[in-house]
Amino acid sequence: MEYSIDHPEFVKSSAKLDECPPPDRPEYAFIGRSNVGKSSLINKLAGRKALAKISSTPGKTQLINHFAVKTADRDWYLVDLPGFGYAKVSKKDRGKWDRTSREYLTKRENLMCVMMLIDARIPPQKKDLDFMAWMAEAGLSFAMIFTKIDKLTLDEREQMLPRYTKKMLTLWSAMPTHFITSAVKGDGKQEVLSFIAQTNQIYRGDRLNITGE
Ligand SMILES: Nc1nc2c(ncn2[C@@H]2O[C@H](COP(=O)(O)OP(=O)(O)OP(=O)(O)O)[C@@H](O)[C@H]2O)c(=O)[nH]1
Ligand SMILES: [Mg+2]
Repeated sequence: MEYSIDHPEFVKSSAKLDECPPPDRPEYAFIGRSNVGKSSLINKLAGRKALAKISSTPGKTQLINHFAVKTADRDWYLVDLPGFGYAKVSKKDRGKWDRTSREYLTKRENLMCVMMLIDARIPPQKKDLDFMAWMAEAGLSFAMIFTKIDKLTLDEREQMLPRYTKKMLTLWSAMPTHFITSAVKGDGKQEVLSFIAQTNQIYRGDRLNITGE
């Protein structure tokens, strides 16, 4: 089965949790350092060139951006979130944004999984590792999404995952769910959309209909 996103539509930009649209469907938040390729991947998944704004200036995305989308006949929200603690803004603004995104991540009741984007070209970064540890402590589900794989040579490509896994296994008992993607070539698109379609099936709203759960 080929997955695709139907009718992607920008809903709104929210400065904080209580401005977000009603939590009436499963939601996936794309997060990661500035310039990692969040907006680009969202556009690739949605099959649109300019659904989410892309810029060569890091820190462009400053709000919680909701997109209403549909996959395999199920409506869900895709959220483009500014880099957690990564935005190139003043210390004061960064602290404010960190609190806002922390509140969104820990209290957004329909958030199914955080999509943690990581630049495949660079070695494991402390900020990313710390952030994944924080998500685990906060009880959040997340998946790692390696981006910009098209920028790696075949050799680098082969070494990337084993290297990152080796580092992760010094901190984790197992490698979390992960995907290898390119917003340019489309690598990983089917895998990510298939994962989301499957995860959508365990949305609480549906689970109410399953006995023994
Ligand atoms: N070659 C290549 N370039 C990419 C890929 N994804 C993103 N880029 C480029 O990387 C830059 C940043 O991409 P964005 O999608 O704006 O990154 P972002 O994570 O949304 O950045 P902020 O909104 O600033 O946090 C742009 O110049 C993109 O064209 C990819 O898969 N391959
Ligand atoms: Mg962006």
